[in-house]
Amino acid sequence: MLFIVSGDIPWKEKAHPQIIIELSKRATPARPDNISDDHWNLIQKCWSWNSADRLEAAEVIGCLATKITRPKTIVLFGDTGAGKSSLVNLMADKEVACTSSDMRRCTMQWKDYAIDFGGDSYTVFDTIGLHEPQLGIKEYLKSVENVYRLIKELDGRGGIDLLLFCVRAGRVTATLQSNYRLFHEFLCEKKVPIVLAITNLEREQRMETWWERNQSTFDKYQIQVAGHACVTAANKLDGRH
Ligand SMILES: Nc1nc2c(ncn2[C@@H]2O[C@H](COP(=O)(O)OP(=O)(O)OP(=O)(O)O)[C@@H](O)[C@H]2O)c(=O)[nH]1
Ligand SMILES: [Mg+2]
Repeated sequence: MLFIVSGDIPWKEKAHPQIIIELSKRATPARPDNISDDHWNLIQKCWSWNSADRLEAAEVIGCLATKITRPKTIVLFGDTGAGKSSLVNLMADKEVACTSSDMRRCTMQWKDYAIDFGGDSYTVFDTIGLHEPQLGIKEYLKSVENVYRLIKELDGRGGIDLLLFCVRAGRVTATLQSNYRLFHEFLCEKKVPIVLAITNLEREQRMETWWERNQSTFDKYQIQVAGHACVTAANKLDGRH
């Protein structure tokens, strides 16, 4: 398995007697640099000295099929008009998602996009913009239900790898906080890492400065994220970026 996944021969630096000594100490080969966490966890389970802990061949194949060969799943969410669909286009490097500057919502139900970058494949799910005061309670609940069904479906298909929270640069609002809690706490039960993409920063001299000025406000509202990106998501703007 180690050889197939990394192309590296296990213990290639050791002679046979040394390998026997290592095995007698229950040592295992070192982790190669070019191996993902998913691959490494799987390999380690196959090496377990307790045979009951080792995976069956069918489980290994299942694991390879879901965790390793499937594209990484990213779910994009945020307020209406935050720039979610523009962000999809930015990631895809072409116009695949429909965007609009109208007052009405543009993305009316979730839609998936296959996007490749950095040598990896991703499925990015663009979701309905959630803004309770603007939508009215009935429409809001219908939209939450649409998103809930998506999350449940993805759960059955191997889970979500990343939540991408799209925020338009501005003040921290109740909507921002409730969207964060809805996805992070209630829908994904705090199990999925979440990163922020802050849009509409074309007027900043240096976009990252916005984060430096506003990070403490996110902390204050207990919006905790694993990372952030300050971007200009729309194309053909007058700004500097
Ligand atoms: N100035 C500026 N405009 C942006 C930026 N990102 C998106 N927009 C514009 O904001 C408007 C809304 O963008 P969308 O990508 O449709 O937003 P959305 O979050 O998908 O909206 P809904 O699907 O309606 O929830 C469009 O006119 C975009 O061109 C940005 O970084 N800067
Ligand atoms: Mg949209």
